[in-house]
Formats: sequence, C-alpha cells, structure tokens
Amino acid sequence: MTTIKGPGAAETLDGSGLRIAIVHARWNTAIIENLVAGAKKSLFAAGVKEENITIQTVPGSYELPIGVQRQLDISMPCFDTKLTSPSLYAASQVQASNTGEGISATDLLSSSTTDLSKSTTASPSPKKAFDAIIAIGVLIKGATMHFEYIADAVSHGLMRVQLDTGVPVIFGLLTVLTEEQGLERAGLGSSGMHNHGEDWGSAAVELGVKRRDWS
Ligand code: DLZ
Repeated sequence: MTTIKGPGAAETLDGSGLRIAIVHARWNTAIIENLVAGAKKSLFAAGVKEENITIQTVPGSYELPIGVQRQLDISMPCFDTKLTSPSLYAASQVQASNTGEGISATDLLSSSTTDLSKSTTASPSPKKAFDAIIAIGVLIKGATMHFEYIADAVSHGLMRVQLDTGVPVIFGLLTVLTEEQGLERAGLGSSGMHNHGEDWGSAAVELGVKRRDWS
C-alpha cells in the first residue's frame, strides 16, 4: 500500500566530512539494534566515514538527554553543565570567537577581565565536534503512566539540548503501544514497513550539512 507519510525526497547530500554521534538506549535491544543499523546504513550511504561515527549507550530512554548532552560537553569546551543557561552559553561563544579560544562558562563568570560589552560578533564556535547527534530509544507502553512521563521528559530534554547548543539532535524515539509496533518500525515486522532508523540517519546528514551552511 502506498502512503503519503514520510519526509519526502531530499537532495543528495555529501556527508563525507561529517562527524555524527549516535546515543542509544539499551531497553528493547532487539528493536534498538536494527534501528541503529538502519541509521548507520543511511550515514554510510551519504558518505559518512565509519571513524567519524561515535556510538554511546545509556540504560533506558530516560537517560537519552543526559547521554546526548554529555557527548556535546566533551566536544565543546565552552559548554559547562554547571551552567546550562543558553544566554551564558551564547556569551561564552562570543568570547570564544573574539579570542579564538574556547572558554568555559565557569571561567567566563569568574573572570574579572572578561568584558562582553566589547563583543560585537557572535559567530558559532568551530569547536563543536559533532555535526549532529541521533538519539535512539524504544518506549513501549505498559499498564502504568510510566510511558507518558518518560516520553514527555525525553522529548523536551532532547529539544532543550539541541536548542541550547545549536547542534541538531535527531529524535529517534519510538513511542509505541505494543512490541509489534516497535518491530514494524524497525523493519522487522511482517507488514513491510521500512526501518525508521534509516530516516534518522538521513535526517542527521541533512541537518549536519545544513548546520554548517547556517553557521
Ligand atoms: C523502566 C523502563 C520501562 C518500564 N520501560 C522502558 C521502555 O520501554 N523503554 C526504555 O527505553 N526504557 C524503559 N525503562 C527504563 C527508563 O527509561 C530508565 O532507564 C529507568 O527508569 C532509570 O532511569
């Protein structure tokens, strides 16, 4: 059966210079593994090099936002988890672009020599090592409200990380009512539904390339 759902055709993009991180939960591993494989398939098809793909795991989907944020922490010297304020982060970016060096937000606060009023340009730091991050998890609804709370928290957490840092975070969280729905969306069902991980890999390439253009 044909369907109108899906992202539509995108231009062919060259991902050969991109660095992509995948952070995935381990709950519902059989489904997760295929979703990760699908994402990697699309990354490779776009030319992303294996050595430029970092894979990190967390126990469950609830840990995805902190897992993603920590990937960015280690790649962005000017981002300090003690100070997650976007405005302070932006200020540290200004400082970094003026001095040519990364500076932690903590340094920024404690430094008596920092004078942000002299800063006129706010170009993005070149120190963000990842062009995009794919967060992958599978939440299967149970008998309690657990599912709703985690789905809501993870959605907002991942959005917050990407808007606070400017690094695209691809939403690879399946929120399914049954195990079968999860298997179907990982390309493991009998209906012939495609592996949604492939869409997420393509989205990471598109956003990674576009983010460089937007910078
Ligand atoms: C506890 C739990 C449950 C019941 N179900 C899922 C699930 O379907 N998918 C998932 O990714 N994680 C689940 N978890 C684990 C939580 O996400 C989290 O790892 C724990 O509550 C510890 O913080």
